[in-house]
Amino acid sequence: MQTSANTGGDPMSPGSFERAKAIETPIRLRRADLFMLSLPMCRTFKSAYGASTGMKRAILVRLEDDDGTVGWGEAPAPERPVYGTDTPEGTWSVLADLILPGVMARTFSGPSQLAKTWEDLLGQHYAKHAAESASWAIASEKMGVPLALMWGGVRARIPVGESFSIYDNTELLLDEIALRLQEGFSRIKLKIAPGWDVSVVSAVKNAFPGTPLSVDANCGYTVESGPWKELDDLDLLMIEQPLPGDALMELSTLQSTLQTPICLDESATGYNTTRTALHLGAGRIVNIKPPRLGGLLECFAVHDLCVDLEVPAWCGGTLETGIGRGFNLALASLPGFTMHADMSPARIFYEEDLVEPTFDIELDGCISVPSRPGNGFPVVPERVERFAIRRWSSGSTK
Ligand code: OSB
Ligand code: MG
Repeated sequence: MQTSANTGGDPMSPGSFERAKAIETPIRLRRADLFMLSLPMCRTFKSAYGASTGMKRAILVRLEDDDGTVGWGEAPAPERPVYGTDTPEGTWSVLADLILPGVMARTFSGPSQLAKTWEDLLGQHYAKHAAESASWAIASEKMGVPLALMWGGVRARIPVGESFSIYDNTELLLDEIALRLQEGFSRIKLKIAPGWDVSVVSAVKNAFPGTPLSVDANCGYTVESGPWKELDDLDLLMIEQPLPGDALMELSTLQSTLQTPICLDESATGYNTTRTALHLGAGRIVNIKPPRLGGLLECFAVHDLCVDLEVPAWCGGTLETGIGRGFNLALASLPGFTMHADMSPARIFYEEDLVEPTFDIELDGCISVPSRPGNGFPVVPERVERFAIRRWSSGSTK
């Protein structure tokens, strides 16, 4: 794990948000396409919210510039609105009816000006993220500069951990962890829920002593119901989102009784909410997750806030394919991302990724930040077509 102090707080250099806002390259879109995919999962992923299993939908946005440059973005909206309020159906209609029609055949000075067109919409974070990220891919491609470099990234390799599902029994979990540690994952994050917590976490800690260990409760407890004292005694890196996202006062009360830092995930829905939560003492670490925050610009703002407040941050995941993960990896290269990312390769969840070549973990526990301009990993259109169950197109405006 990187524990070095943040280097992004230099008052002489602008934060990543100001830097990104100032990036200019003309964008004029002649075509936009949406694909609703149904992706076969190769494992069940279970958290306090229940299980994702079988087929999982994901929405892809494909934007095409007047000069032929193409950028892809991904909205990994969960099947059920349990993690946030976004759904695949809602995300689709917001993109098709509101966001994409507003950006066609107009000249924008860059991604941040384009994103201003949907600024007035409340929520709809997955839709906004998908459209904004596709426009970043276009800007990066046109400028011939990889996203990480364009955004001010400072590291080429991201230390990654695996987020372990809730299993039917502890043995199965221990076997899975052993396999992933062999592959190189260097931080263990366990999903916990009432009935699957202290004894499982203790078993993992005993079986893999010395490996950084954290837990993610996905809002599954109350201040009264959680085994806080027992968890606090386990010397965890963090307890991610122990209480509901909007329970900021309760989170603050809980944090004041714990040595272990609370990490904000579901509570950190934007710059303002994250700032409020941190000022209330509701947590001491932030999981920065692009779809949850509604785009990269919001991520940059939260990143800069964390750097200013000296709050450690890390890049979370939302079961993205290699398309979404390409943006996450570039984001995680920024200076404030001082802790392991949740960035398991798509092969862990899906039978097939949508990009080729895709990425994987290397034996030192890191994943390389893509060095290609545009979508960090090249999208395979044939696979997109094969998994597509619905399509929408703005049509050519040429
Ligand atoms: O809480 O971090 C979470 C996946 C979907 C929604 C919420 C979460 C997660 C994960 C998986 O933990 C992380 C990943 O994508 O690798
Ligand atoms: Mg989480």
